[in-house]
Amino acid sequence: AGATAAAIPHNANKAAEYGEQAARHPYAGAHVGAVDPSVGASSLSESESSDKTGDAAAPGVNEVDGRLARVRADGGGQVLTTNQGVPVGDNQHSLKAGLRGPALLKDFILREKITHFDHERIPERIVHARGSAAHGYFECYKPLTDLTAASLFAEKGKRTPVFVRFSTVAGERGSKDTARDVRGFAVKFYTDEGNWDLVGNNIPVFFIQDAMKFPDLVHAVKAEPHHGMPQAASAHDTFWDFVSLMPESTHMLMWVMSDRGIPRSFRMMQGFGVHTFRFVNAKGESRLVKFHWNPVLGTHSQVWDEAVKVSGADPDFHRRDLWEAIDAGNGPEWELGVQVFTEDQAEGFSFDVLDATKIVPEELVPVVPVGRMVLDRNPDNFFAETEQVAFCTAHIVPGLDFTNDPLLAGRIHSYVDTQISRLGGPNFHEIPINAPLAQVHNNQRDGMHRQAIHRGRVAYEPNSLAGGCPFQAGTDGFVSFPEPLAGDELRGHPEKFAEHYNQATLFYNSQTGWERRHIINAFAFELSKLTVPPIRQRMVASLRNVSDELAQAVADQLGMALPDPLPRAMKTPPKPEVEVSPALSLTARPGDGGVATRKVAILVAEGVDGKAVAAVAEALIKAGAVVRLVGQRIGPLQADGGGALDADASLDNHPSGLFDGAVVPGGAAAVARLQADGRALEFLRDAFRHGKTLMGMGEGAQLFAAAGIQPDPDDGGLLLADGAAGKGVAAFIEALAMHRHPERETAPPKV
Ligand code: HDD
Repeated sequence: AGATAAAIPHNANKAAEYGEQAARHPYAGAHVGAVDPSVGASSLSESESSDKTGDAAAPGVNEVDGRLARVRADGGGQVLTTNQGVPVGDNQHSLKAGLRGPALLKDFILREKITHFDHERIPERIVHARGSAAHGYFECYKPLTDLTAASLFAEKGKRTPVFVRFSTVAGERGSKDTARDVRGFAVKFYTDEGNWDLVGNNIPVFFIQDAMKFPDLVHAVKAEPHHGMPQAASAHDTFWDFVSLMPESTHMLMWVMSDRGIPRSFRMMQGFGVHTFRFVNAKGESRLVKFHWNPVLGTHSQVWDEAVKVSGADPDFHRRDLWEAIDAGNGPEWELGVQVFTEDQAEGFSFDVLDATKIVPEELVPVVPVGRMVLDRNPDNFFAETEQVAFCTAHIVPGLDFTNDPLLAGRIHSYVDTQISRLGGPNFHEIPINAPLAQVHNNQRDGMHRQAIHRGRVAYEPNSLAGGCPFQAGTDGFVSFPEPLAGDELRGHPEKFAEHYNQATLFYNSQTGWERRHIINAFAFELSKLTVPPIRQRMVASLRNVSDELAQAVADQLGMALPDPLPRAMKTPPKPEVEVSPALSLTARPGDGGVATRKVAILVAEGVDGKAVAAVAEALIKAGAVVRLVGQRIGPLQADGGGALDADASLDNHPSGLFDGAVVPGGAAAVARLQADGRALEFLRDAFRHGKTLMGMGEGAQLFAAAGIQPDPDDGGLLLADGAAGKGVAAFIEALAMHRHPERETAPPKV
């Protein structure tokens, strides 16, 4: 029998944290009435007084804004100088008193160089420290003027420049790319009415409902403070201790433990704005909106064993993938979709749209495509752009507004605040990558690293000495949506926030069989790493509220009895509107059916069938795939039938995790060599276990047998028949386009 719920320590106060009754009023007392709105109406507004008392503003130009070209530096053909532009005669030796004598303090060249070097690093981001970014544009499909006044949605075909940074959350700046983690998906739109930052993730929900808990969450998931371990991993006591005491995190846990937590590529994941935002049109009418980015390449992931191995083979796997795709002219593309709904609709939902742990199922409100985003240019400089870019949820533009999501409220403060220490002062908006394309004119002045040279003696408003400029835009500028508010000042959560499990169940029930298996395995793996059994116990008890199938399977893998369910904060949860949502499965977005940018290894050795190699490579390259000839070593080798091939990768420097598929061509001598090479057998076993598309041509099929991989007519990704180029390659390409073949998985793995 399982332990009783009482025996599992849980947060017994949890239920009491929700609802009006539970909210802690600091004091009882009535509010005084509203201030008489007519008071002050007779005095001029600031803009009116400016208009009336000052001269018209001269057209202003702010050279600091948005001019990346202005600051690009290229030393080609130039003499080496100091930072003062003084040509340097000798960059090899410090100034000394005699060749074997002491270095001299007056060596300003040495001192400048070393001093600058000593200060080359800035603090890394407290979360999302590791990231990769690219430039591109957003293109609007059709005017959305009935919904929003935001200028980027004003016209069909209108293009707005963007800079996008993808990231992991928990790991440090130098950590691996393929950790199990949430991925940041932050988009800076340089609109012509200022910058809009949509700072989202690849998962549409969040761990917590209130920003008050964010420092706790981050302290729990980051490396434990006493010994600084583990790096870029959630599989440790403090994370699971916290989340198991915070049942509101359960829905997000389902996503992170699913294959969404280990994407194949930044290019193959969705992005979400997470919070409910507002669209506001020119008439001041507002509707609620959720933002979705859907990748044209589809949503694809790794499997855990693969992610672990790739983190060793190439810790920069995602960064390299993004860079190489853009470099090769295959920049990724996403479609922006919006779910638009009214406050009345939201009122009727069984969940609260201000609760960031909930999605709005697509069955309730469809996702309507409104534009596309293409990333087509790599940064010139990692530090200047990717590291110094400052995304802030506070950066919104006319036509958009916030809602009262309490998580968003804290974010509106946090991002601007963090940049001040990270980037060294309040002028981070002047760093070229952050500067808007729109003109910036205000009376903020001075501070560390000020770039703009403000002219004139006026730095206040209203003024008459500068003709009232810069002047207020009035209703042409940003106007906060006048949301009517009611309620006492208090600390608490709305009632519906207390329901924590319905959507976790919805997510689990919407997955295919293999996706569920991966979720079970991920929970079991992470919980197996804990050193404090009661935490494991409490988490499995919580999973019972999601699905007994899930909880039982995890408990089985952990060799523990099924505990009683964790007591729920909400005793009688509302019936959800949607019980299965196919859009929540990775399989809902298979992609465009092509194999462009997919990586294929052709295993080669002395005596390989040269004609087959050429034919397969040609067909794959024609289809857009990236082909590498993987040898026992790099360099030239003789093919069967004469002719030389050049292996451009080796079994050591390119293990199978780095590829989406592999081909073993014929050639008896080559196959015999590979068969005697444990690395080649391991390559195939890993590729097979990770669900990759595999083809053996002629004698090449024997290598599979040697690796213990038997032909299976039900396995669409295993082509071991007579693979004469032509039909064989066509079948391979078709199977490769399916990304993976998880149906071949067995527990435990056969191979
Ligand atoms: Fe955050 C960075 C996404 C909640 C505080 N966050 C950061 C980045 C992304 C997100 C993508 C990296 C941006 C970049 O590439 O530079 N964060 C989210 C999402 C959240 C979320 C989708 C929930 C819906 N974050 C959240 C909360 C707080 C923060 C509740 C604090 C109250 N986040 C930060 C931060 C960071 C940050 C400390 C670290 C570095 C930075 O901002 O620029 O301010």
